[in-house]
Amino acid sequence: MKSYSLLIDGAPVTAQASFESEDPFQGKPWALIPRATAQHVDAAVEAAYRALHQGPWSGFNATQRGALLRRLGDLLAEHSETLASTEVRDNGKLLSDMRKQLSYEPQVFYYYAGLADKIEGSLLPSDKADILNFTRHEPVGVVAIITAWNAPINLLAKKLAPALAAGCTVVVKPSEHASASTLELATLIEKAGFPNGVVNVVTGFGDEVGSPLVSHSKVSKVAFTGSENTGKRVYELAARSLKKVTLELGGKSPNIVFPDANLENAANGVVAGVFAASGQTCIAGARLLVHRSILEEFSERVKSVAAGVRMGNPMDLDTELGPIANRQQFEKIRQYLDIARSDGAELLLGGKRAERPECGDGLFIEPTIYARGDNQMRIAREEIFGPVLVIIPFDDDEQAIAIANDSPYGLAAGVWTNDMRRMVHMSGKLQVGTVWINTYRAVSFMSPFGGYKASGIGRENGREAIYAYLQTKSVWLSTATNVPNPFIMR
Ligand code: TXE
Repeated sequence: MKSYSLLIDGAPVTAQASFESEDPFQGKPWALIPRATAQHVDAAVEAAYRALHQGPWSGFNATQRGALLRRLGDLLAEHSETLASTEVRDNGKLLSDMRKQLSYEPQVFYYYAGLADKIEGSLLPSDKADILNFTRHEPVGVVAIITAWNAPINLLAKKLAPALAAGCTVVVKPSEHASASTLELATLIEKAGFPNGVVNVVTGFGDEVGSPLVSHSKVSKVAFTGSENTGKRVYELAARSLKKVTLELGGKSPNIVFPDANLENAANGVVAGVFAASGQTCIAGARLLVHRSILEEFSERVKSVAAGVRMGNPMDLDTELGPIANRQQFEKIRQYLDIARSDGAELLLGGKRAERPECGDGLFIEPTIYARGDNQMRIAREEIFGPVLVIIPFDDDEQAIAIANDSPYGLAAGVWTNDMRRMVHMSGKLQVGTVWINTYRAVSFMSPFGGYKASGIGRENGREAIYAYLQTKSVWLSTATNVPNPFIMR
């Protein structure tokens, strides 16, 4: 089995214990991941703290930081094929999808490399004689980056690149279900030439590694992607020492289809929106809201597209639906299929483990659709994170908005219509961080991404994201020759 090391203070470190990572297509363990402890966390944070305050990194100017980020982007591009196949092996991702994703990921580093030397303070107008007042944006400190298993490199890149561009140092903890690609990326960080301690990687479990990392007194900020419950726990732990946080949490995003839409495009968009990555994306369009006048026709259309989806070996380039990433998640989805049954949901497609020959012993779930659902059902309210769609009818625009917004989450929504007024109206009324109109799953490092309501705090991607890793200092500089009466506020 393949084995990996932690990265602490620029050196590979072996942990005394390790745990197995399973290949979800083969259904067998394939790699040994180091099981770090609170001592490793402490060593990693101390290294990051030293690098921030004493090491050469503190003397790097923005241009130099940008150059290192560009170098890291280049290395990522050079090693994209290896990283892609690791993700397929470790996480059941499709090779075709990973190749596309990894060809894109270097751009994230180039984008923030370009932004590093555009962090500008300002000279502010002053209402006090002989005083200059200016602002500086300084790194927020040591950042703890905690990621989920569904897209390890992508979730890491959009935190790591702005954090390093801002001049922070970091300790990364990937999910215990998919740590291999992050550990491989760690070796590229060394190769790129970042000074020791600027980036550290510790792997292991939430309570053993995640909690001590979030609670560490020398960590100033936590950037987290994961489930709502863990997000709340992380927020509570961070609050104890008043750390800054950004949280990217779950969703139960609606795709809303009106009768005037191009229904063929809409059906394809809806199917890709929920079944891509086997539904294991925070932006999965897991609720399909359909106007009642086209309910039967459109449900059948979606069913027929979904029924034709190709399942099988994630290494085959024409596979469209791969296995569920890990056994725990597989069991969780199966529980939701039981819940749907006992709640009396009307099954239109799937609803069970896939036992097709091309799926072998892998952890596959059939693309599943429930018809004529109700927004109060658990399968319509809770994030399943699997290939499960629930169809909910509506009668008019206002009802569609009310149903869409009747959710604890507010990550994203899709709207399918050709009516310009409706597009503008819906985009204003939907309580979500991203609205897609006649498309779905379009994301870019150039565009802010994040959630309303329980879907998160703060934004990733785009220019705005870099300010989550900076803090503003206001500097007052007096040129007065006579010091005025210090007991009177100026
Ligand atoms: O996520 P967790 P998991 C959902 C999805 C899935 C469920 C559980 O529904 O079924 O979450 O997945 C670390 N302090 N999403 O277990 O638990 C943990 O080790 C600090 C939705 O992967 O949220 C991992 O690195 N850290 C989501 C990270 O937090 C802790 C994406 C996320 O773990 C910790 C992934 C603690 N006390 C899963 N406990 C989305 N919507 O994108 C755990 N961790």
